[in-house]
Amino acid sequence: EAIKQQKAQVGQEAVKYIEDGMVVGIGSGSTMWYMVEALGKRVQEGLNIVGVPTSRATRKHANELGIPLKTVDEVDRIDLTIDGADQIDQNYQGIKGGGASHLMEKIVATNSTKNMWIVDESKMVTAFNYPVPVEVIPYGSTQLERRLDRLDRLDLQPKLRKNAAGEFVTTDSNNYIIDLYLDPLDEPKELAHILDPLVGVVEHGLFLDMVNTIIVQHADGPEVINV
Ligand code: DER
Repeated sequence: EAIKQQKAQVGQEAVKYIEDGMVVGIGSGSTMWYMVEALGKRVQEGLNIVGVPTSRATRKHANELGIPLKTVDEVDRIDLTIDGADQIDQNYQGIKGGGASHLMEKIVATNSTKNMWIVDESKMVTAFNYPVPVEVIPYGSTQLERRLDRLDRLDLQPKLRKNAAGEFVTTDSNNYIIDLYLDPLDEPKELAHILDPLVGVVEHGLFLDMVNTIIVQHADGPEVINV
């Protein structure tokens, strides 16, 4: 309940950084849900922005609130992208994709002048201990899962993500997710270098050297970290 309140507070706080005329990347997830609600209110009050959503769910939510939207390929720039994160470590690197949206989130983030992450304080960690999501092409994904398991340099503990009904989770781009349950994850850059060239891997959820501003919501107020 306290965490839910922090998500709501940081979502509302983030909207203060959005200025008239901006093109804004709109992230995904439960924290961003509150941000989209607050942004919708400001748009209804007359704020003039264009949003670039990072998932089907965010597009639907923003659309319902009357936020003008374009796709990443329809804009000439994105001034600021605001998104949640699953965990942020001491070096301000992030893991995203718990909600299976990290592929589009990373594409939008890469095309943004500035990136901001908004999190409750439980997301800030000294070392990662959250599974790293890897979006993969369905064709050959079970073989890829085995291949990752055999990479014994790191104990990756790969697992194709399934839903409650036991079916493979499908992303907005119709791919699957393999979660890597390595614990601890000390060398995110090394892991990224291992994953990047693998055939069948579309994109992993390690967001390295990507963020400019982090807002961490504590019980007594927001903390702004400029990276
Ligand atoms: O899945 C994602 O990439 C989301 O952005 C995630 O990182 C944050 O989701 P949450 O606000 O629901 O924790």
